[in-house]
Amino acid sequence: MTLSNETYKKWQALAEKELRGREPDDLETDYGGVSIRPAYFAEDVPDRAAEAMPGEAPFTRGVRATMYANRPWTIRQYAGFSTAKESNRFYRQALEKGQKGLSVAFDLATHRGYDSDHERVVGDVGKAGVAIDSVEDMKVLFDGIPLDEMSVSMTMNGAVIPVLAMFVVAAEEQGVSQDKLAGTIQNDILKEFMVRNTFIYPPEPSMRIIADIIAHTAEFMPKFNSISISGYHMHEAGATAVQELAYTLADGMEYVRAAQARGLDIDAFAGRLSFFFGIGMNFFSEVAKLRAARTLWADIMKDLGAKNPRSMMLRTHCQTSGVSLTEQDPYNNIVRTAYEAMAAILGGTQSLHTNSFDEAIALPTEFSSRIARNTQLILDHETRVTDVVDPLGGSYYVERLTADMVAKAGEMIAEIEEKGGMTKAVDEGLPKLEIERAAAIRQTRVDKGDDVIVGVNRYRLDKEDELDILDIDNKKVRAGQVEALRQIRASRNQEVCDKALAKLREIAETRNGNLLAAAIDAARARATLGEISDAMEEVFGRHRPTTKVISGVYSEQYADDPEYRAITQRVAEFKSTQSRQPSIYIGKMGQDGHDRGAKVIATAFADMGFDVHIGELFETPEEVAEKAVDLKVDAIGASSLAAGHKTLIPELIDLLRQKNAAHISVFAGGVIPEQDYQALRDAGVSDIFGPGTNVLDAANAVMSRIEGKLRN
Ligand code: 2CP
Repeated sequence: MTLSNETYKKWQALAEKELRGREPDDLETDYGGVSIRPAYFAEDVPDRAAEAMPGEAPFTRGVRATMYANRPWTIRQYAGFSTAKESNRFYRQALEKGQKGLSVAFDLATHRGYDSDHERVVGDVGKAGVAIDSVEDMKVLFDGIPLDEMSVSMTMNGAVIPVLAMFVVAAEEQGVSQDKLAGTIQNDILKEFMVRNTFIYPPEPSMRIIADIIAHTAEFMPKFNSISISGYHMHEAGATAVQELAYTLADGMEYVRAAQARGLDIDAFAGRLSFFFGIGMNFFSEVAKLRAARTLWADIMKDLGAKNPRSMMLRTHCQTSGVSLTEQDPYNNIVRTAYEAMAAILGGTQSLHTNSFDEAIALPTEFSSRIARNTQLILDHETRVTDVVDPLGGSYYVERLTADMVAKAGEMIAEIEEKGGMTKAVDEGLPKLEIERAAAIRQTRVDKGDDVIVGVNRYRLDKEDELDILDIDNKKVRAGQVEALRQIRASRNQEVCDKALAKLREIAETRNGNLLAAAIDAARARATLGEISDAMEEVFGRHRPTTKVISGVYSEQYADDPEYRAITQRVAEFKSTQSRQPSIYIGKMGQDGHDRGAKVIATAFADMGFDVHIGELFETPEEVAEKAVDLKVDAIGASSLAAGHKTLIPELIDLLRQKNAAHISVFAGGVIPEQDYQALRDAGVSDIFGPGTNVLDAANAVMSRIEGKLRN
């Protein structure tokens, strides 16, 4: 039962007549802990909402008095692939066609601090982003793009020190000093440990890196946003809106405290903290989420000692939800993205990325990127939603929902604070497990058809259309990068480079100096990304996460489901005839840290009775093959979401053959274009489970294969 009032009771009486036997309560629903009634009235609007003024703390109605009536949000499409030269060409074209700011996607080798010639990144170079090994690559990336005019966002968290250093030096060599640089670096490590997984060092030195960057930018780069505190990846991992809000703001509090602990005055840096949220299909909930985020942050910052209203402003970038996109009937994704973009705009975002419709399948093509960009241009120029500030302000429903989210997320933040703050919570792994639980619940709702996804669990096409996709010749990109690395190492002054790296190492050890400042010197001396990263790793070490999996969600949600009972019985029968459980190894190879799907499969299969072994992140095919053989598993589930499947999975199958373990069936899951299915099957993959696969169907397919192999 939700909050009620006199008018609502009156409405309930009217509703009952229409409902013919059903209760008005039956129409109530729940958005991850926030109760939703089917109707709202003036009495539901909190007093605080009526007084709220855009451009004034707590900024519920927007951070600017004029919002888009004066200046539209920044159209900032996240992009990058292959080489710096290719990405530069793509950026220039996008800017010509209406994009307003840049947002660089780096490949996973770069994220994890490896040069392109490192053995662990063979499948990753140039795939899910652009490969950057040195200042020379960075210069090519921004060739012809004046860095004193263009604001550049860089999504980088692990190798944040070398990447930001190389950006500063590339600008310097363009004639632009660092004080003129406008942009944002993601630099949000806590959510990496929680969901995104592109960390390098353990939590403690990682937090120190963030404080060093905040300190450096506050002093030398006044126009640069030092961090993009991100809920997006939590959203993508399956977090509820309230979880996304609470964990993101709680992360923000930790960063503020880390900078304060360095002796910085809050008002000297807080105005350049920025945020990043994911925007999904629950339209009004997403609008309210952004309004609630601003309200909460203003209050939090006041409590932390901020005096300047600018420090209390939550300025945010938004991205439409990748996880809401479907592989099936993918043109529907254009519609989904447009609604999500509208929610971000009505929520008052400062900057926006709209996904391309083919992103659940492969890297965006020029065609799909154009539609994504035009979605924003149409919103900006044709819909007239920009004419009025916060047009949903005063809506009974949106105001109530905003207030309820403030209350719920506020409670969650208070709980985290009571237990010692987010760094501790992340260290203990609790938020991660809570998000995984929410993701598993969501997956069961989709699998059971309780949540309808058009074209997936309802209205499915008999035959899917073929799509043109962008494929990167990863071997070619890697060969080019390896050669460029050879040249840079041969042509630099080795002594100067070694000295700069030694200085960086010394600062890492003694804390006597700023890591970013030292890395800028190293980048000037043409130290590579891997070398700068290694210099710090020698002191800090590399973080090795332990993988935990939740249990019980599937058995709980499916308690009375006949299909679920059938598969658990099938597994139980196998166990009684074979005197062992069917076993599966869930592996993530390469530098791809997207593990939501792998975790959902692991928890679901374990609940069904499989013996599930989940591998560590970032394994090589050799490591997976070795473990699978040692553990004597029946099957391997290889999850790939970063386009490494064509290199890594065939290599795994080859290695199994070499180890006389061809009896182990290999299944592939994740973002794999249909065009690649045949090549994977030819390589020996038993079956492929793309996005939208029903988990029970996957389990049955795996069982059939295992039973079939035993019969032969
Ligand atoms: C804005 N301005 C205005 C108004 N609106 N001035 C007068 N009237 C107005 N109505 C001014 C601002 O004060 C600001 O100047 C300038 O115009 C630019 O506006 P902004 O609103 O700050 O926009 P922005 O420069 O685009 O910055 C937006 C953010 C920034 C959110 C603050 O951090 C950002 O761009 N973030 C992007 C992050 C991103 O791209 N992430 C990619 C994630 P002043 O600055 O002087 O005040 S990729 C994700 C993938 C999935 C991944 O992570 O894996």
